Amino acid sequence: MHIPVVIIGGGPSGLLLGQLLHKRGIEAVVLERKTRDYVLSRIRAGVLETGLVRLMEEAGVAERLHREGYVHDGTQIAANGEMFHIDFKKLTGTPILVYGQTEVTHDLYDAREASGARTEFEVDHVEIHGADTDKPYVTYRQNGNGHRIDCDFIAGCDGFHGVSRQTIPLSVRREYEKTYPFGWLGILSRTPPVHDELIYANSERGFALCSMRSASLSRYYIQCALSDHPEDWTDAAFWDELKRRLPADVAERLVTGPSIEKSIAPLRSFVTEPMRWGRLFLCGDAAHIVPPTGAKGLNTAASDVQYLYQGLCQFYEEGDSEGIDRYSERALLRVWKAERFSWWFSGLLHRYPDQSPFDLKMQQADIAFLRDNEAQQRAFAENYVGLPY
Ligand code: FAS
Ligand code: PHB
Repeated sequence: MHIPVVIIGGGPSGLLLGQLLHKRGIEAVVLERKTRDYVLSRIRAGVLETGLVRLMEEAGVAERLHREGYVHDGTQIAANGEMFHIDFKKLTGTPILVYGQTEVTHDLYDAREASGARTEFEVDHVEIHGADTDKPYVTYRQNGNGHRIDCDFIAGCDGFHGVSRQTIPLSVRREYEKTYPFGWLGILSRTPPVHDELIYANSERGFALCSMRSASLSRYYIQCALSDHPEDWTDAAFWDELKRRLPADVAERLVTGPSIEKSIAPLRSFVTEPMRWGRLFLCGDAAHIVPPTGAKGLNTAASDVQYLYQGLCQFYEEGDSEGIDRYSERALLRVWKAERFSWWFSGLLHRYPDQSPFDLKMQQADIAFLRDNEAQQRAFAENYVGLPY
């Protein structure tokens, strides 16, 4: 069997690419290791850049995100017991949308099913063959049966632990990595958000983030030790620690309640170059990872998808390979800027075990400069709302 594009991975990258291609009449199959319900059980990103919203509109799946998403014109930064606002709308004219990645993925799965496009769930032993030839193919097993799909292109949208990146020979791949000496302990609770905007907090006890999913569903994070496990933290201990990291007036307003999800995510900066090898193209977490501080993971996956989608349309509709030939170069230009912002913002807000008193003074001066300087706030806002594609 021959299908033009095989997409490995049914997370947001793979589904968004699949939906965009489908709308342009370019057939693609999605191969997903897990079940749909398992994929939808993951609680991850919460902030959408306008670029991703526009892509969802182009894919014809933006109706619910516009109905249920929260448009935010800015964010709050808390430090030393006080809070200041960064006004995205005033500084950039662009808002962000608060809408969970889980909902984005749900909307994309619903659209894919409605379109009749093919998705194979619970596949394993996925292998990519001949990516460096003009006749690539993918093999996989499902329900104990072996399958082969011949194709023109393979989109590796299978995340950090997928098979796609590993298919690129080490002699070709260059990897860049920074790990952080802490993680994020996140909880979801059926409680009203503590503020109408996100609050990013730097405190002497460590980082905290107050986010949300709806008027009755809140998402909170605190920086935690890498040796921590979610079961080490009772709900009471989490709420107590979160309150200690927020300005007193905010802590007083915090409505607590039972956690309905509790997990720890390690933080990592990672990029693999190139993001293309022959007929194989890496998208999203398969190619790069950022610490979630700047909310760039899902949003940078979106710009990858845009570049690859444009390139594939150019190839199939005009016979021009310029877009796919320049995919890696174009995607990496924006990836590295997202890496930089995520790394910088993480450095601004987290407490590092090896921070010297001088380092702490520099961090405090950085926060004060962001508080007091409009040019610095504009630079922050332009990165946070999303740099141009
Ligand atoms: P994904 O990892 O989402 O999807 C890859 C898919 O491929 C998965 O469904 C997987 O099952 C499948 N797969 C893997 N190997 C396969 C194989 N061999 N064959 C077939 N299928 C295979 N970003 C933010 O912006 N804010 C956050 O707060 C945030 N929190 C995060 C928390 C965690 C624990 C993690 C891991 C990531 C978080 N991220 C966050 C980043 C996250 O949102 C990613 O950027 C986003 O999921 C990227 O989407 P994909 O590239 O589709 O990768
Ligand atoms: C979230 O709501 O999960 C979220 C929001 C902003 C971030 C990270 C996570 O920077």
